[in-house]
Amino acid sequence: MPNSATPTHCPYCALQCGMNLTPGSAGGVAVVERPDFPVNRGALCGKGRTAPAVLSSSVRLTTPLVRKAGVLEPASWGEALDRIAEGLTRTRTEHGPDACGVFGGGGLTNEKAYALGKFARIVLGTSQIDYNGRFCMSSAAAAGMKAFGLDRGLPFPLEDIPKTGCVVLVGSNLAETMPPALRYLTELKDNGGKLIVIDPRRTRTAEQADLHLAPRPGTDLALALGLLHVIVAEGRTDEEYIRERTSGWEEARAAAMAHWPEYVERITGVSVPELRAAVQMFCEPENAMVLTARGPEQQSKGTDTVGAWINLTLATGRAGRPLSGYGCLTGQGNGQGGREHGQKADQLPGYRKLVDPEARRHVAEVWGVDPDSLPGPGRSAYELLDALGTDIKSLLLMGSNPVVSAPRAAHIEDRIKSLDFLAVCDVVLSETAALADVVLPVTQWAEETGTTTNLEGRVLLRQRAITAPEGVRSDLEVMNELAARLGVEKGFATDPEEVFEELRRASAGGPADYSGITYRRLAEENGVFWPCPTPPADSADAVHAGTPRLFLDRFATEDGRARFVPVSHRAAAEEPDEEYPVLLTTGRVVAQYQSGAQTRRVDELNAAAPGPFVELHPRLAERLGAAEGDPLAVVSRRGRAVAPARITTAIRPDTVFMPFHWPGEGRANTLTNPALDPTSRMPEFKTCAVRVEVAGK
Ligand SMILES: Nc1nc2c(c(=O)[nH]1)N[C@H]1C(S)=C(S)[C@@H](COP(=O)(O)OP(=O)(O)OC[C@H]3O[C@@H](n4cnc5c(=O)[nH]c(N)nc54)[C@H](O)[C@@H]3O)O[C@H]1N2
Ligand SMILES: Nc1nc2c(c(=O)[nH]1)N[C@H]1C(S)=C(S)[C@@H](COP(=O)(O)OP(=O)(O)OC[C@H]3O[C@@H](n4cnc5c(=O)[nH]c(N)nc54)[C@H](O)[C@@H]3O)O[C@H]1N2
Ligand code: SF4
Ligand SMILES: [Mo]
Repeated sequence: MPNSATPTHCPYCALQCGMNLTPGSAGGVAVVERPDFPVNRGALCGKGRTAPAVLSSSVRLTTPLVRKAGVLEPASWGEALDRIAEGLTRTRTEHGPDACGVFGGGGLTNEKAYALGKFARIVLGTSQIDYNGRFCMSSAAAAGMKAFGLDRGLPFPLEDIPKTGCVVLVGSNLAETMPPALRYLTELKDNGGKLIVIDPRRTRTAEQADLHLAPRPGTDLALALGLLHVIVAEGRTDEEYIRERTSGWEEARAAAMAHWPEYVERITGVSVPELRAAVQMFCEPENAMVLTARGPEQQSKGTDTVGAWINLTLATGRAGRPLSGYGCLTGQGNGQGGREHGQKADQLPGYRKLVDPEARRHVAEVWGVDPDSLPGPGRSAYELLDALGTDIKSLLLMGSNPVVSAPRAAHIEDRIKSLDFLAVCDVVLSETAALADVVLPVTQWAEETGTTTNLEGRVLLRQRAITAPEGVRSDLEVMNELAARLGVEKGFATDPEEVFEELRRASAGGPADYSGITYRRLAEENGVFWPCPTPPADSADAVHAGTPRLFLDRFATEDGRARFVPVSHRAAAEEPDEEYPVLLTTGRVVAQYQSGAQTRRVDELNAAAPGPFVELHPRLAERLGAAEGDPLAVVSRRGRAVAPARITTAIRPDTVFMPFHWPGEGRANTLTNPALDPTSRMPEFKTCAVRVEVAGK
């Protein structure tokens, strides 16, 4: 433990707040402010502030566990690793390599995500790898690729937000999901800019808005088309920009013109005057931004929905211009980098496509294998989990807790239980780890070095501040040991910097080019924005400065133009009916993180958010005869969950909301619908039909 403070970043969300770690009590660490990091300037939310509690938690795993006679028992590392190698080998011999599955996470560092993708493809030889990021921002990623030819969460740094004229925040509850980032919206308003928030609930974020539109869940696509209709009808398009920088306008325009404001009002519940007010606020200033998060994205039409919002920025000449444009607020700590370096089913490092022969050749050369030996694309996350026990017999899981977080979770739990063999690497015995045949205890953020890429595309260095407890090893060490047992002695370094050096070479020339980035630069420069290629030998610059702002000269498409997508509204996969008359939507609360595996171990956070609840409007409560705190049964076609009523006028009367952070009786995902977006394969977490009743009545 060094005496001075170690600068590093929070283990949780995509803001990746900077923090300093100093020696704390009992050999642990204490979090202190790090004002020099520009993104959060020292501010942290309660989760970041209390993150050291998970390092020293009494329920932290410090020894491998192996299932014997049905019970998980402590075991040596040698025995546990041998069991995993045996389990995977047996599956491969009996059923072929594609019967081995790998599931990763957007919280894993770039080095781990890279190594996991490589492990799946060259050690196991399987195509069956995907990760929880598919549940996160995959629809925005798909829409960004279609429109701009490149997917990076925000194409500009957060510091640009206060300088624009209007921000439309679609389905983001930033005040709870990235509290220190709320500052950018407050500064925007202080500068005279306007904030429009689109959310079926009047959230803490919506309370900050100049205009809050509360559509029915699942109708953002119609809303965006209605706004475009008004923009065209009022002659507010930027024809010169459309001519010079875009393609496909005529089809997109025609599709929007079929969405009359009165028709859109009927679908969304947002009135025509509200639509006109939003258009006025958005079009009046010279610059404006649209930012989406999970609200419009986690829908079975999420890709088209984000496409419709991007169309708005193109029709008004805002994308690829300073202080303007479209961005997606990614979610997990490494939600951005985790989708660039190969743990995704269709992808190779550097955001390369697995089906591209040139990409295969380049990466195979870095890996020292024959390009033809690389498998093709595999299944998406939900489809992979759904195939467990049938096509996929063994699973290696790192960085996710699908028993709590996957849609239709009771079914997924059954699929996991039907596996021949499950190995989980985690820091605690998560609900999914509790079902494993082998559990490996791994190091946490403050005990290991690695890089993450935040929502701005800024690559950051997390530095080790303390030594891990005895008995714990890093994910990289696990992959190294397993690879050796499965016959691959080389190519799985345990030193994160060595892995990063290889990642640099693998990403070189790809869309997400990290080749000009080094650990040293990251430590000295407070992060570097990708793409950051290596300058050519004859260049005057020794290093590339990185790319904070994208698309200012041209988009990343072949002709340099942004592409409009012609989209039309369609209904959610499941609409309310007589039997299931209410809409359920799901999301987060400020004090818990994701499946809660980490934050449910922290007393202060549990005190703030002790358990699940069902948020509902007083009118619906009255109809049900429910009082505050009454246990409510919420029933969908997939199952039944029970949680106490929380009555508030902040939600639409036709909708109930549940956070998804808890397992057991109140698990929101028992109810959710796994209907998938056809392009991104994102499940419809944000809307399904339910029946609500007072439990026991
Ligand atoms: N405290 C906390 N912070 C987190 C996380 C966490 O678990 N806890 N997770 C991190 C991760 S991985 C992510 S992805 C981000 C997510 O960050 P957000 O996207 O901000 O979080 P959510 O609560 O899932 O959804 C945001 C809002 O969408 C609204 N919504 C629901 N249905 C619809 C709809 O149909 N349309 C629209 N427009 N809005 C709708 C919800 O009411 C909710 O207020 O947060 C990150 N930060
Ligand atoms: N109903 C509903 N469901 C949702 C959502 C929603 O809005 N509504 N949102 C979805 C979204 S956006 C997301 S991102 C997912 C997230 O849901 P999950 O994928 O379940 O994410 P986490 O709870 O963060 O799980 C991470 C697990 O990995 C462990 N872990 C943390 N760091 C490491 C590490 O470095 N190595 C290893 N080996 N393990 C580690 C943690 O202890 C934890 O058990 O949930 C999705 N599910
Ligand atoms: S906002 Fe996100 S990154 Fe910042 S302290 Fe909270 S959880 Fe950590
Ligand atoms: Mo996420």
